[in-house]
Amino acid sequence: MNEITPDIIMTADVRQALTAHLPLVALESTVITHGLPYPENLQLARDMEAEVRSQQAVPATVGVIEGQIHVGLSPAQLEHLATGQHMVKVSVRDFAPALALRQSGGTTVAGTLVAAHLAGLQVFATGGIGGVHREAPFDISTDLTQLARTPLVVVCAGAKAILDLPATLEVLETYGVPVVGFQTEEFPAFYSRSSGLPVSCSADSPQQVAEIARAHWGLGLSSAILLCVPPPAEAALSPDAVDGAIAQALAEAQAANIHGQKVTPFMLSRMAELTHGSSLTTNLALLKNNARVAAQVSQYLR
Ligand code: PSU
Ligand code: MN
Repeated sequence: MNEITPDIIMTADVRQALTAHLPLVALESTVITHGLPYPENLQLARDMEAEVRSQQAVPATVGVIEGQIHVGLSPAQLEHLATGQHMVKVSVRDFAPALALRQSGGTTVAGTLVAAHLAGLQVFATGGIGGVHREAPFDISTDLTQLARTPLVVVCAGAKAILDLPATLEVLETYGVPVVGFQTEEFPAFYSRSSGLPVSCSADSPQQVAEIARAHWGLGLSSAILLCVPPPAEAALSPDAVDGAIAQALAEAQAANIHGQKVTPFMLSRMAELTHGSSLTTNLALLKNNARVAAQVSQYLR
């Protein structure tokens, strides 16, 4: 382990990969601490790292441990995040308190963007980004704001279908974030391959994704490129299969007066229960798939 700033620690693997310009992929950890149940969360964290390695790239799972930001985690640290109690969900506003108060937690898409960019990474894989919530009078994920400001390729399966997808795409457009379909013209809906909504452009290959990113950043633009990969066909659910569960989970969240950063974890776990585990199967499959595609893109962006 080596410190580059007082608050960021990288594993030797990650540091060497940065120095040697090897392909590197950042991975988020709110999915571990808040998005998935144990033990699926720990298995998934290991599987995502293995997917990245299978493509000859180096994984860098990002997290906060006892007040320090880690880019790249040891197996023991990964297990700590997956099993520990009192884990903070670390988005942008939560970093400084987590550091000052020596807390531990999983970084969201927004939080991971901050840390991965500080460390110098260019590619990041997640499941689904946060976005504009339905129903609530005002709940827009910080993920969108941070995507607007941070130049990484973020590989996702779109935004979770529990969100207002048209409004989420409108905000991304307002912020000037290219929404690139990977071998598709349609914005995926996380559990489902289609949403009926268009992406802003599409790319046929990992190399083309890298060319789009370089062209964007070459203009001095500093937003993310959102690369949207449909969930694997064999694990995807039909929109009809998830719509009922989403409506019920949303109604329950409102009835139980759940707000703020608790909404997404509540919705994800209720979705898994209401679909008898099939949404969880889809979630795990798309996370691994996204890690693999991100690793392929990272070959061209180092
Ligand atoms: N997608 C998943 N599981 C998750 C999340 C997304 O499949 O756990 C997490 C991500 O870390 C994302 C966060 O950044 O939910 C968004 O939370 P919020 O809506 O509170 O910003
Ligand atoms: Mn929110």
